[in-house]
Formats: sequence, structure tokens, C-alpha cells
Amino acid sequence: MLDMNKAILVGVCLRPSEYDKKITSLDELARLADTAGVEVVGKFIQKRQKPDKTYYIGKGFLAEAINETKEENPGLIIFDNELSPSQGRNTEKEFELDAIDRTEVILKIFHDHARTKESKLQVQLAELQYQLPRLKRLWGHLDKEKGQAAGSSGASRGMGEKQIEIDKRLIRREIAKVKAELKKVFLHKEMQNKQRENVKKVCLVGYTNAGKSTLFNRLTDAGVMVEDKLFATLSTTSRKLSLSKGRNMILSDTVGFISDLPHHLVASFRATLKDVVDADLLLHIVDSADELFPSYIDEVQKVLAQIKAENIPQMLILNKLDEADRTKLKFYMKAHDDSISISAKKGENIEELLQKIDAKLHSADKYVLLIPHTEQKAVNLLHKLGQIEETEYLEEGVQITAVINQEDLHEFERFLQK
Ligand SMILES: Nc1nc2c(ncn2[C@@H]2O[C@H](COP(=O)(O)OP(=O)(O)OP(=O)(O)O)[C@@H](O)[C@H]2O)c(=O)[nH]1
Ligand SMILES: [Mg+2]
Repeated sequence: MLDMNKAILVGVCLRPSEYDKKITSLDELARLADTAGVEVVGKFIQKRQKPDKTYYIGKGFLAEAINETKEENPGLIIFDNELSPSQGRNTEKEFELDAIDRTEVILKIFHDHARTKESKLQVQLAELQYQLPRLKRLWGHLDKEKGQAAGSSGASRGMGEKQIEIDKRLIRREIAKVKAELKKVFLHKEMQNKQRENVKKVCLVGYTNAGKSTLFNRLTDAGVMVEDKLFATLSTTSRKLSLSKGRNMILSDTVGFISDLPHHLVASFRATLKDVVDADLLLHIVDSADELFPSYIDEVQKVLAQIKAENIPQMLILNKLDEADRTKLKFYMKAHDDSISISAKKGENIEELLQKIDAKLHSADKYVLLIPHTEQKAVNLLHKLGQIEETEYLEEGVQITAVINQEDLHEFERFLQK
């Protein structure tokens, strides 16, 4: 009897130089499988120049991998890449095991962890979008049983294909419904944001399991769930927090990122990720106890670029200092100005962190600007955003000495006097 709770993991290494990366990626897939409740009984990487068209991985290699683990009777093969619908189908037909890919494992975890209405809707949307091109795999057997040729139209069409048409229509209708619901969530957030316009918005971002929720709980009394699990958090929680001199900020904790996040999943989570996109400052939390942390930083930057949040000011927070290699950490921090190391769990360096956030949000300096007479708009804006100390009318324009906040400086960059 095949055991559907046991899996073998397979991946392809296309460049010899990327072999180590592939091993790490498969280890991560094993953690994902574990979080999804599946036991991993074998991991296999095939070196080849390009993916196999039919199975993604060589047929012989797959057969060998299955043979090696046959005593455990795994019922699942999990591919560490996105599998095309036909590759999944072919593998299942040839080896009589269920074939799934990395995306499906992530979707399963998201499904199990979704608690709020917002995250449930978003997971539903992602699942529907994933299913749509894969219906053939579910209904293909109907055509096979009837022995009919697929691809023709009208009366001679296979049963399976008709069923696919009906299901596609149903799924599309469902997608439209969920999207409309999510639009409401999105608009509600937009309204809330407008009301909070003059309070600074700060959002925690980072790789999954980096310690975002732990830090959030330490800074607020929100009591967000913390777990040594991937994707423990799937929706956003926000709290008001006071900084020095009666200043406030709104801090948000949100969903974590992972390498190779499927595009449609990111798109489905638009409502939750809105809190990231709208932030004035991102606190990028890193698990610095993981020796591969620099590569996770890169992965997070990639997702931030994907959602167009790459230009929001960032502070790098190297968490889990209590378990990190401090020498390596120091070395890294020297090269990265805006970084700080903390332990959210043990409460190390938290005061310093808050001071740094405050300074970053509200830092201001004095500048001398020369604004041409034709740029009255910029003068008006400066009066609105900065504190004017001195104004002098010159032939080339108005020379103004003003105190300007760091985050507004980009508006006036071109008028700055050396
Ligand atoms: N040693 C140590 N462990 C920490 C620290 N901060 C968080 N952790 C642990 O890291 C694990 C993940 O913490 P979370 O706060 O849930 O991480 P997250 O970034 O919110 O994760 P997701 O919501 O799953 O993306 C938990 O087991 C925490 O106890 C720290 O400073 N030191
Ligand atoms: Mg969390």
C-alpha cells in the first residue's frame, strides 16, 4: 500500500556551480513538506543541461529514485520547481504515484494556516488560479476510459473534455466572485490608510520564520501567533506604537516570503501586501543564525521588487543574535550601514532599535537650496514640508535655508546647493 503521507523530493541542477544552492533548496522543500504534514523519505538531485520535456526530470533517474525508496512505499513525488500540467500528468501515469510541485506544497500550507477572512479569500483565489490550467489532469482519465480522441469538437468530443469546459466556467465564475470580495477588503484598507495619513507606517518584512511576529509581539502587546513553522502568519496585524516625544507610528506584521514564490500567489495576496507597499519604512527582519542569511536577504529583495516596494526606505534587522555567529555578523554589518543586530526572543538591543527607527522616520537636516523663479510649485511644497529659516531673492532664483525631513529630501534634491 502506498503511503500518501510519505514523499520523495526531486530536483534538477542545470549548472554545476549551482549544486550547493540546489541542495539548500531541497532542504527547504523538505521543511515545507514537513510543515504540510508529509514525511520525506528521500531527496534526489539530477544534474542535467535542461529539463526533460515529458517528466521535467529524466525518466530513468525517477525510476531509480522510486526504486531506492520502495521499502517506505512513498505515495508522493514532490518536484522542487513548477511542473507543467502535462509533466505532472505524465509522471503520475508512468509511475502511478501522485506528482506535485513546490507551489502545491506552499498552497497546502497556506490553506491549512489561513485563519482570517482576508487570508482565506486570498488562498482560495490562489488555489483556483492554480487549478484552472490543470483540470486536464483531473479529468483526462474520462477520455482514456472511453477510448476517444481528444482535441476534436462537437458531438465527438470526449467526456473528459466536456467536463473540463464546464469546470473551467465554474472556476472562472468563482474566481470573479472571490476577486470582488477581495476588492472590498482592498478598498476598506485604502480608506483606513487615508485616515492614518499623517501617522508613519512601518511594516515588518522578511523571509518566513525570520522572527517578524516575535519582534512584533515584543514591541506591542498584540500576541500574534509565533511558531517554528513556515508561514505561521498569513494576514496583517497592525498596532499603534509610541516613539519618543509623543510621536506615533503604526507597525504591521505580515506574511513572510520564500524563494521562488509563484507569481500568481503573490498577486493573490495583493490585499495583505498592500500594507507593505504603503509603508513609509520597511523593517527587513533576517534570521542571522542561519549561515545562508545573505542569500535570503536577496530573495526578499526580489519579492519586494516584484510588488514594487523596492524603493521604500529599509532598515536591515539581523535577528536571532543569541544564536548567530557574532564575528560573521559584525563583518556583515560593517558593509551595511543601516543595519542593527537584535534578539527579538531575548529582548536584546530593542531600545536601540526603537531609537534607530525614530531617527530614520523623523531625521531632519538643514539645507540651502536655490530654486529658480520658474519653479514656484517647489517653493510652495518646501513651505509645506520643511521649516524655512531664511529666504533670499537672487537673480537666478530664491535661495532658501530650510530644515527638511530625510524622507522628503528627494523632492528637492535638484535644488540643493553644495
Ligand atoms: N533563537 C532565537 N529564536 C527566535 C528569535 N526570534 C524568533 N525566534 C524563533 O523563530 C521562530 C519563528 O518566529 P516567528 O516570529 O513566528 O517568525 P515569522 O518571521 O513571523 O515567521 P512567519 O510568520 O512564519 O513568516 C520561532 O520559533 C521563534 O521563537 C530570536 O531572537 N532568537
Ligand atoms: Mg509571523
